[in-house]
Amino acid sequence: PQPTYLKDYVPYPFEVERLDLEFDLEPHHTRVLSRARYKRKEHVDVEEPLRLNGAGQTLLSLSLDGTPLTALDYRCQDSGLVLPNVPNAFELTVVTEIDPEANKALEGLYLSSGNFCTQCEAQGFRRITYFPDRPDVMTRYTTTIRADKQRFPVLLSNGNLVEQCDLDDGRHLTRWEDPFFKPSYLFALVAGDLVCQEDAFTTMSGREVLLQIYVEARNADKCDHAMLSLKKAMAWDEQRFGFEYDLDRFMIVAVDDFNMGAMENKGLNVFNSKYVLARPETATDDDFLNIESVVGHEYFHNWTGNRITCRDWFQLSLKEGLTVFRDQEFSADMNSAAVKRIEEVRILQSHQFAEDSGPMAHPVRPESYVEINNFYTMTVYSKGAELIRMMQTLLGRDGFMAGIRLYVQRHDGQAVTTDDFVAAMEDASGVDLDQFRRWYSQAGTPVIHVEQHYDGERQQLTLDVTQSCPATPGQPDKQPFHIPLRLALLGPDGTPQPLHLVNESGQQGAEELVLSVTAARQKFCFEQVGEGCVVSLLRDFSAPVKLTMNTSRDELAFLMAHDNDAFNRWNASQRLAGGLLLDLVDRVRKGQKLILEPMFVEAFRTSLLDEQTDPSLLALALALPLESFLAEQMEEIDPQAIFTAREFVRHEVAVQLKDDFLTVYRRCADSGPYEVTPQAVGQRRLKNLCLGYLAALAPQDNMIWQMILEQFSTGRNMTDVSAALGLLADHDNRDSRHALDTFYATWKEDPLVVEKWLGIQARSRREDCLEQVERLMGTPAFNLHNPNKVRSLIGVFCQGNSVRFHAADGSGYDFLRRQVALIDPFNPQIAARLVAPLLRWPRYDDTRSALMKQALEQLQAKTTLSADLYEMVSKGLD
Ligand code: B3K
Ligand code: ZN
Repeated sequence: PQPTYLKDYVPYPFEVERLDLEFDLEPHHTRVLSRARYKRKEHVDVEEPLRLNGAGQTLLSLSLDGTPLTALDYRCQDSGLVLPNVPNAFELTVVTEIDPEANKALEGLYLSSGNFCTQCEAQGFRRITYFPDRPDVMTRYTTTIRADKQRFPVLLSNGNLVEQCDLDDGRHLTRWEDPFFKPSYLFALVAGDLVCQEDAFTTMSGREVLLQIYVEARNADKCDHAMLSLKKAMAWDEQRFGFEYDLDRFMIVAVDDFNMGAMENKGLNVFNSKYVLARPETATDDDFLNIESVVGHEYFHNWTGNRITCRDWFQLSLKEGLTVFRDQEFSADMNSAAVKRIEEVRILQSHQFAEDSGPMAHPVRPESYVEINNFYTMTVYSKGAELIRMMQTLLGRDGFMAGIRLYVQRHDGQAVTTDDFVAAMEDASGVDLDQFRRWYSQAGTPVIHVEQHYDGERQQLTLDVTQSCPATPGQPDKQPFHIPLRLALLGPDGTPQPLHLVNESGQQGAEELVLSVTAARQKFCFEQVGEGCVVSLLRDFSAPVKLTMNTSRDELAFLMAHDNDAFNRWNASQRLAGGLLLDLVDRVRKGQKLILEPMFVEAFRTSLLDEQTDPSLLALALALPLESFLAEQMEEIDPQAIFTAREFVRHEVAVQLKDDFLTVYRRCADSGPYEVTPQAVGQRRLKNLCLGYLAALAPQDNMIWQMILEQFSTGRNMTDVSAALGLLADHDNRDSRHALDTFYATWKEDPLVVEKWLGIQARSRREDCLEQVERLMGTPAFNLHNPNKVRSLIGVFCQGNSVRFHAADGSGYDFLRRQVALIDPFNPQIAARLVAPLLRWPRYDDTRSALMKQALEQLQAKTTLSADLYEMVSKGLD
């Protein structure tokens, strides 16, 4: 497989004036007729052939302006069709046949639970018909669908329904017209036996929009939350961004077999059922919150992605980074902003930073790819969103909104680049973002080091700031980034002090400042700084960087208790706990005795008993840093030592604070009806955090064990029940087995709940966890063809159970290699995602890294690798 390069971009030589599609649906033999009007663009050579992408279909006929073409008139290649002699303007009709039933890659047109659905992003449309399948070719679509009425009573496509009628032989037809120009990746078709929940939304200009959520009949009672989320998202987008919905109807369809979370097809979003279906008995608080955010995300794409789309796939972050930023702001407004921000950063620090320091590290705007599907990454999505957030920080909210307005005014209806976006931000605000653009082109996580010097006599505080960025594949040297560094100075009682920056005009005396760090080394000097002030830096995580600073443990404890920036309070707790844990990891490796510092336990107790703070924030602060976060900070990762150190702390804290945990657990006990409000969610989080620590004492402590069993059997919502089950599943005894069996017996007909059951067992601390995982793979609860099942069993084990996956004998690596090899032939996207943990081999000790590398080499030696897996494996071995 050959890479594609950003520098090779050339516009498509033809315009497509319209596209009419006709589908005759049959599970094994679907006929697709496509009629497109092409027009050669001005100044394009008349010799320039027409090139169409296409794959995995049988060409039945081809005609130009009504005249059938013969094999002499075109070349049919693996990657598509080439027509050498075409006029300047013409209509091309292509008839092809495809086999959706056999499509297990879940790309293009396929069947899920017997219903037809599509997934075209990034390059799935070429599996449906021959067409210039690239985002900068935008046209108007009409879609006619014919299918058996009994089996497929619902026939949907993008846009507005313009015709509907019955045909002979029990078939029926619908015709859809999408008035908006769109690229092929936003095309969608759904046909099946579905029920629909309806609602309506009146837009800000008074238009009535029909809202529909389509699901299988058995799920009819699980759509309320998604519908509510949709209405909230529509209203929020009008208020915050002034974006109004533009079609007469907006449809969401939930399907069980889906490679990702959801897809923003124009007017017809297709969702992984995981992000639509929820009832308190079947879904957790996090599921409810994720549904709100994903429904929002896909809806928000209507403006950022659909109306204004990407010129080419290197620009993916144009729509994804921006839309993630928008969904983050939406969730922040609907719930607790501080909690949301902490959760985002936690994921960024543990997963995106890891990606950015590994063999797949790439800029937010990559320069090349072998398979674009491998670039739907944390970097493009989450780091991309951080770039948008930094622009908002640098421009201020008003400047940023002016930028958004200019962007839309300039580019509505176009396919553009991230550079066009930055230019709009610049032009609207007058802020120079030239250096800022490096964030798009340079990979790697910048490291900021700050040295603070206090001169008591002069009352001056100097911050000596240096930045650097480690080399990444293909980028040995980096230029300095433009980094917004939000800061405050806190007085001894925690109050922010007025800031007086030497040699600066304006803004003097503010309580918070955003410093623009642009040079490799830069000094900032503050005057009138009293004794005992503490610096609060990188507030609200103002840039996606690693900050190192000479902060003492006492200062961290101070920030943890007093910082008025909630994010930084949490960050201080993580730095404190992280530092302690890393010391313990070191002691474990040296075989030294482990002791927990009393000051840590005391700080922990103070937070635990704090009744003022949002319980979600407390739960976040009291959670031990993630294993992946600790791993990321180690030169050589030792998963066993990380596990041992964390378990030691968990146990030690539980021993010393048992009564406090019990008190808080009881205080947060479930009362009243289930609600997904920040308060109620926070109570459950704090309660289950307490239970999680207490569980370190069980099953030896029978009182605690009974408490867990009690929560499992009497819990009235999935949040509480699954939290308890997760703790039981860490052990192998009669009670645990009974709990797992009961749970399965209750929920075996509900695939989403079965996924939780699988995930809980894949995450178990049991030493024979892998054996259990392999056993479960042989049961009806599992299905290798269903991505959700694969993710919850194989994915969770390999990415969420570090200590068992990294068993020193290499059994985890061998297991993953076998599964990847099995999945790759039918679903390359899933195989390529699954293999990622093996790519981190250089970070482990010699034994582990040799075994991981060997597993990759064995995969590489296979004769047939998909382009997806080939790219991951070869980059991993580079
Ligand atoms: N745009 C889709 C992702 C498509 C992934 C293709 N491999 C979902 C989203 O980000 O909204
Ligand atoms: Zn998206």
